[in-house]
Amino acid sequence: MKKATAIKGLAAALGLSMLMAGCGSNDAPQEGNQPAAGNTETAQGSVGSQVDHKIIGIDPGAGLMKATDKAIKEYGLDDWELVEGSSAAMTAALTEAYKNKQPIIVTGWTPHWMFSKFEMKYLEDPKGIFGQDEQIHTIVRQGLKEEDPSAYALLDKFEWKSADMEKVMLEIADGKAPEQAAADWVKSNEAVVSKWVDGIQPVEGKKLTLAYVAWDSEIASTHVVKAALEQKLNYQVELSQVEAGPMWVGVSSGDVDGMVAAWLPTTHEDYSKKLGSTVEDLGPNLSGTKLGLAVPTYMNINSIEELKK
Ligand code: PBE
Repeated sequence: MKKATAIKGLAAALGLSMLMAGCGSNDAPQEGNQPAAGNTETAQGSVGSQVDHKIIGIDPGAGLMKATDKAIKEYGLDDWELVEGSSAAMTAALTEAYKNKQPIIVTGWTPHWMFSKFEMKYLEDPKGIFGQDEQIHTIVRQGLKEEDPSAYALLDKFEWKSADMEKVMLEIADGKAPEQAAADWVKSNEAVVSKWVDGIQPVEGKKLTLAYVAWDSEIASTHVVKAALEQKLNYQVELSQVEAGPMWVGVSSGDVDGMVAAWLPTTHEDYSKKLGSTVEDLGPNLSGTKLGLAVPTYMNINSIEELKK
């Protein structure tokens, strides 16, 4: 058995006793309003005690973290903690918990491969804290249009569907290098990519810098745009991986040429309020996103409100 942290050990112990409760009789006291049969989770106590009152978050600069902080306040989840980390740490924790059918609550978003690799559900958000569907926008530095019309034109035309992004994300999650997954996608989606590049004058190895945050969705999109710029227009694209704040500031100051990772109008509202007038918004490159708290479907919980118990 591998060494586990105290918290992991606790979760494992709870998981084990849950299994045992499930195997035994069902006469343990039941809480909540779900039917008793097979209801191992309520037999085990609240979801809060099962997950040690922790929500597994991502990088602190993400809008999703701010929304989750707000949800904790608005739903009165006083004894809950939002654990900061990274997208990679969150998906690693989720992968491990899922493998062992252990309870876990993560900050989730769509498009994301977690919903195709695992059976997951969003917790209902009756107060609407996580907002409505929004779009991912492409943002470039001021002056790019005049100084680099070809890159500007492609970035302006770049747009794709959630299913496209998910396909690239899934390949990366399954182990393909982001550069390779993106290059392959660009090669096999000629019809879409030609709409981004047709009529644009190629360059001769001109350099361009794009900023992004290591969110799985943005790793996919940013690498695809880099692949299109390089394969189709002969750019040399450098990617600068930073936190959310520096990504916005980088475009605003002109240190980087642009980014395709601005979730608007809500998730990056703070950044856009502060810096929106100092950048150029080229509009949505993808619509129909979603944010929220996500759990594996084997968990017996449906709404954020139930976390209060
Ligand atoms: N995300 C993914 C980001 C935007 C892209 C939802 C984690 C966030 O700022 O929350």
